[in-house]
Amino acid sequence: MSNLSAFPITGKWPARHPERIQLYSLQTPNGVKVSIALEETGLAYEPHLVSFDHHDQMSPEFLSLNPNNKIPAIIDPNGPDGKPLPLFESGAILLYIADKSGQLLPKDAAGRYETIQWLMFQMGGIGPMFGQVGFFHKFAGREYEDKRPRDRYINESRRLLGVLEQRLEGRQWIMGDDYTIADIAIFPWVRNLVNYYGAGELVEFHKFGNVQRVLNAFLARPAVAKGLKIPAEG
Ligand SMILES: N[C@@H](CCC(=O)N[C@@H](CS)C(=O)NCC(=O)O)C(=O)O
Repeated sequence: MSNLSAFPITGKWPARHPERIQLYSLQTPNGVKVSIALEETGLAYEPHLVSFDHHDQMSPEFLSLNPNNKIPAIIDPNGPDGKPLPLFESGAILLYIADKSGQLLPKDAAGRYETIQWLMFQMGGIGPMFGQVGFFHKFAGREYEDKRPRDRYINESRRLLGVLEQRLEGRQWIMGDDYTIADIAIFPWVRNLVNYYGAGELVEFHKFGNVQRVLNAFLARPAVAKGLKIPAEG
């Protein structure tokens, strides 16, 4: 049996199945990337809810795993060389899951790097920009009289959707026939922008037919439907 007691986070979130990957997360677009990838690959894992209502991400136990106080984070008790591997940053975790499972990432070197390119496009562009739309349109920033910051992020998000739209022309997924971690990184954010942030009209989502098509195909996957609800809340 794996011993994870050296990780202080297990004091606050005890591992009932210490031989499984431990996932510390919440149902946000960054969080569900990891539960979706784990569901898709079939790797065994144990989810733990990190509640923002209780500021769990600021607890010393959580910070011992991710000093950047953000979900998602994991510990794989059976990491490289059979040793436990703690990891944060959803992009790094997706790459790790793909490598460990041998799924969701093309095997040829060029296809692998192209997938990583689109993963980074999400991590550096879509995530931060769509997230700012959330702040300025739905959360505290919507009270600001000056709409220039909101408009800046709306315009940039619309532009990024245009890049995706072009990429998806004639392709089933971001990497064509291959469903990859790039799709798993991108589409929870597109869903969030339109549904949860309610910014569909502002970004003129109706103009992005390819993005809509692939979002619908993504949401129709059983592993996606399941992963979106993990960790269970309430
Ligand atoms: N680049 C990070 C971003 C993670 C992130 O922003 N997580 C948000 C939820 S989607 C969070 O934990 N926020 C809590 C906080 O900032 O206190 C990743 O992709 O893992």
